[in-house]
Amino acid sequence: MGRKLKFGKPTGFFDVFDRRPGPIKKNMHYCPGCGHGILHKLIAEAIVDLDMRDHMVVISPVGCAVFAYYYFDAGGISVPHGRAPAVATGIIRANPDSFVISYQGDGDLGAIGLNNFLQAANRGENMTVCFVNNAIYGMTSGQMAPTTLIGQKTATSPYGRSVENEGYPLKVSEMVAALESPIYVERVALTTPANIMAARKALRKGLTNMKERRGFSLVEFLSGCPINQKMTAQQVDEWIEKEMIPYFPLGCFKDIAAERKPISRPKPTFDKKKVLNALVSSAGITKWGAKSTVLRKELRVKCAGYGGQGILSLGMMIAAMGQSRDINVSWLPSYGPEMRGGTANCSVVLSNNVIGSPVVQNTNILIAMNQPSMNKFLPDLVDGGILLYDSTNIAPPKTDRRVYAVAASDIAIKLGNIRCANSAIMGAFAACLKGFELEDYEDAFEEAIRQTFRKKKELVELNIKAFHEGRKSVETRNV
Ligand SMILES: Cc1ncc(C[n+]2csc(CCOP(=O)(O)OP(=O)(O)O)c2C)c(N)n1
Ligand code: SF4
Ligand SMILES: [Mg+2]
Repeated sequence: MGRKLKFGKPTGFFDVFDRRPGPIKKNMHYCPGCGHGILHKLIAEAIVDLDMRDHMVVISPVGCAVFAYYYFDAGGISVPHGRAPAVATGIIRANPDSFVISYQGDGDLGAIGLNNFLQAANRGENMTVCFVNNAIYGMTSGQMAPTTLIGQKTATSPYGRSVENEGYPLKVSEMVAALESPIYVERVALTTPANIMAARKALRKGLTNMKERRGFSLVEFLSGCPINQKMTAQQVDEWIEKEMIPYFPLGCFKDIAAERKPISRPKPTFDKKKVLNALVSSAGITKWGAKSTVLRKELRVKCAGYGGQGILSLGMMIAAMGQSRDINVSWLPSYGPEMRGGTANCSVVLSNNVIGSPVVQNTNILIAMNQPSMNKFLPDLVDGGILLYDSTNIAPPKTDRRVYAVAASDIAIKLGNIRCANSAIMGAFAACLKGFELEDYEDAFEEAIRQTFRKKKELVELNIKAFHEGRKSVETRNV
């Protein structure tokens, strides 16, 4: 009695999720019944109640929580798969005043990132790891994870996981509790209200340990993935209670925070020049900041299409072409989580000067290979910018920009392999570069193709042919 219940959105969340693309700005991207949503709410409440938000960085891992940064009104950073504890270490070592939640799934923490995770635990870094164990790879459509149960059917264990083939499911909490350094390890479940309240308490304990700088805390959350388990939200909760908890028992495995003195390390100094020099010499770069004489203008290129069209390699080839002519280049890939489809795209910057940001927003040249990509990126094309599109797949656009249509997929099909459509459209791109003073562009692109396909010699000539067909089709028909 007299207990205050909280309803509504915790203040640790943004009021509106502006970073979320598309019109839906109020809801999360998680499927109904997913444990990630419940845990996000617990975190958003706790970081405010514990007054940690202003110094908090929540790490978004690769996995279904990849977009955690849409939601938390706190610091955030996205990291490569499994690297959350390594990045968290960098953050807290560089700025010991910060707090970091290393948010990780079972694939992220237990498979690809197990070493990073164990080493951070063993070093006793001052961080809280929120480990979401849903016994499956959620984001990539339900493959077997290190924590998949014996007998559990997944996309990659259609007859059920067996001890003979895959061994026993990994008991992460028990393993970490056996190390000397970690101070707090507890396993909880995001199922019944009572279990969720216990999860809330465990999370707050882990965060309080971090606030007091006592070291490494792990909270493992047993969590549902109804979509991949092909269950309703209720069924998946029952499955966790009946199948998961007997193998992964709930409870506290270690709690020695009170015995540990707060960690104190001298604040590091940061000399930008020294770091830059160290990076440049270790990468073997001799001409840092050199000005290219080949390209007079910076070119910001966006390549976009769907997965399988070779979009990322197209960007790579363009970057390789620039690199071979001493142009400064950057290449930045971007692709959506497989469960939700989406387009694949990459940003390439070719510059005569040091490149400030590899992110391309004000695009000079857009290469679009499917309709959704063109619809999405055409508004970013600057005045005087160029649109190159695959007219096999895309209807002629209404735009006042310069437009070059190339039937790249048709060219590739005629040459006998649809996969060289990216080289065909690159030929069209090369033709456009004539206006940008790149004189030996044909040789430079051919070199880039040879370099890209150096391990598949049979594809070199095919792609070079496609390149020239694409170039000619633009030069003769569309300019
Ligand atoms: C380096 C790398 N390898 C593989 C992948 C493909 N991949 C994306 S998410 C994922 C597994 C995610 O599973 P989990 O960590 O359990 O997160 P969940 O989606 O279940 O929350 C994999 C293997 C990737 N994105 N990057
Ligand atoms: S696929 Fe599974 S883990 Fe991913 S959002 Fe949906 S329910 Fe959650
Ligand atoms: Mg998982």
